[in-house]
Amino acid sequence: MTASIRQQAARVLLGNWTGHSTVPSHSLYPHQWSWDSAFIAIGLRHLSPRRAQVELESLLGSQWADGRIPHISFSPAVARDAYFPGPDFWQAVTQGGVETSGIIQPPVHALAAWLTHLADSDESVRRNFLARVYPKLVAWHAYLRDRRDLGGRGLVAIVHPWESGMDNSPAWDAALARVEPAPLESFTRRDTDHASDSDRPTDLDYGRYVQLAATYRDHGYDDGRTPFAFALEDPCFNALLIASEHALAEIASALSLDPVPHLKAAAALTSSLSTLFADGIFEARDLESERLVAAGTISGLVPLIVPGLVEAEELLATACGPRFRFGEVRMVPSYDLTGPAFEPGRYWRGPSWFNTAWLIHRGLVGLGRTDLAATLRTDVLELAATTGFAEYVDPHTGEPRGARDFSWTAALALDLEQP
Ligand code: 2M8
Repeated sequence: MTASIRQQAARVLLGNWTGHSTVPSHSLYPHQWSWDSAFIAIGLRHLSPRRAQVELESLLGSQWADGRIPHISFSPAVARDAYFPGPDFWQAVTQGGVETSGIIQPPVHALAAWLTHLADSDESVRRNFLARVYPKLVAWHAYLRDRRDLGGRGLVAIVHPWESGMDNSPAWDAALARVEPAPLESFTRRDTDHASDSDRPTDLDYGRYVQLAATYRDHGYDDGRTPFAFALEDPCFNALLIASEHALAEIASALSLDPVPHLKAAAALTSSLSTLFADGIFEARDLESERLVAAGTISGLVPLIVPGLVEAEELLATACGPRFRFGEVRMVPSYDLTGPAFEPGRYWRGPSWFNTAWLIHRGLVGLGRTDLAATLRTDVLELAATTGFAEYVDPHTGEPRGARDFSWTAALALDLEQP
């Protein structure tokens, strides 16, 4: 008898569990990643609500004194050179002695904390989960609002492609082209030991990623002092902050605290987000040119999850139109199928990903589009099972790409599998 998707997903998540958190993939990403952990908790809560809480608590254990949640929390049990750039490159240690990176990832954590609480509110109350995580999540959002509004428009800016979570998206190409790459002989990539070169970013892109990270590091990760060569307002990042502010409002109410500051913050961000809307989709704003980047990416569709979004109908029309062909191709491609930079197998330049499919699914449910949501859910569950929980898939053929037994694929399939 074939194992059910629940059993298969559980096997992946148990295999990737390290005792207090979950690695995205033992081979390609052998440490704890920030937004991965949030997505993982959303699935893990169906297997063990307590373990999902611990996943988020351990991530928050690597939070910096300034409130930022670093994008990687390094495991001391893993060889120092197993992943590049590792702890020796970042040279960042928290007050609690955790080695981390110095950049961040999209803020989906408060949403994950709220959903984790809902999975078993008795256990959550018994462990005082919300009361313990709430101040940390508030400090995280305060860091973003106070230190990362680099454009002064009430939107958060990312300062490295890795901060978007969509590392080599075509939306970053023009801004990245301004960066002098670190010489190839100055570092050794580890990712291409575990995944095909053709599925991963190019060496030239890697050289630029390394250079940007080194400049931030060499300025003490100080947002006021670093001369950022790359600074953009990303729609997905800001949309997730809005969703997470709504979640913080729910958490505050559950703790008998005032939800209004969070609702006000969400409303202000939602109105600023509108300034990124053009040609039926949200686009990133490059703070060097102060212009929107005319590239249609999945990041520009993620605002579908923002409650009360006035652009929702236009956005849906774009998702269903020739650029993303919702329902005709597998899940939702990471980049415009008609765009000049489209590549069906390379990382964030075309393949469909499970975390963005989950976010779009949540948006569709929120909009009452249960027909479209059901189509996407079926696709996610089928692809997760048939690809061995691939990291991403070719949107035309559904062929697996990147890592297998990938944690957020298993976790989010598990979440969508719930009746
Ligand atoms: C990918 O990013 C890392 C760098 O953070 C890498 O390529 O080495 C992205 O897909 C990112 O969104 C994800 O969080 C990370 C771990 O799964 O891998």
